[in-house]
Amino acid sequence: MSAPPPLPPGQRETEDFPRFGLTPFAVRFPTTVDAISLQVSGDVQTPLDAGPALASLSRVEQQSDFHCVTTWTRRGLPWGGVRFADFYREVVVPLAGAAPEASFVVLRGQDGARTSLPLEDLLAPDVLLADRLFGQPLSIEHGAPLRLVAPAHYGYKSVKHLNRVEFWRSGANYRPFGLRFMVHPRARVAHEERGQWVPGWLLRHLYRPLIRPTVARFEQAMRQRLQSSGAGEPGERS
Ligand SMILES: Nc1nc2c(c(=O)[nH]1)N[C@H]1C(S)=C(S)[C@@H](COP(=O)(O)O)O[C@H]1N2
Ligand SMILES: [Mo]
Repeated sequence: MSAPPPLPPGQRETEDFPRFGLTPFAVRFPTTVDAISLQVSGDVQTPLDAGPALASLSRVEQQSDFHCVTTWTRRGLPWGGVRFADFYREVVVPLAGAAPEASFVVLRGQDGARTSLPLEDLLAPDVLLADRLFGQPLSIEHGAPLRLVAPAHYGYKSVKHLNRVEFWRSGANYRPFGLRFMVHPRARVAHEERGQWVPGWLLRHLYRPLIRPTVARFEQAMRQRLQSSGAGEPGERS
């Protein structure tokens, strides 16, 4: 076997795959996990729920590394789902009638998380709409029932609990969540595009101390949710 490729700049490997995100999202959970609904809207002729159509797309399995902007990397995660490119070419264009110039894409999750990416980045063959991980339906922790997986981009682009994708001609009306310096429009890992205005190598050092308390916060919120909901729901760890 050949040696694994080196990690991208500033990243460190972890054996864990923690539930993670900006702190406000620690206590937010999806409301619907037993059915997939994916609203397609924006500059399209016919807004629609693409949930049913996703089931007709060819399924793929893919191992990819996952890089959080705070510098942790989890290698070789085995995802299952459909390619975003197939979703775009077989559903968004023919059924929703997306304008060809609508290349500013906004992705939203059930917990209120949102991000944007250029359409071109989403059409890369390794970008998935994933509904499975480790051969199981996605857990609540990792994005049930559907999430984006964009391995070439920092984790904050891989929206969990994904339920809406908007295709816009312009990004002028879009406001990112949180502090602007923390959000890069592309966030490519290979270019260390962690944020804007502040160089990536500097953000590495600012973010690293936040990993441990963030993981603890997300774990605590998950435990509290399980306790208050009794036995828990399908897809949750008990
Ligand atoms: N809906 C939603 N998506 C999200 C987040 C979130 O809090 N909510 N956090 C993002 C961040 S910063 C990272 S690193 C990854 C973490 O994915 P994981 O919780 O499956 O490890 O999800 C991203 N997508
Ligand atoms: Mo992240």
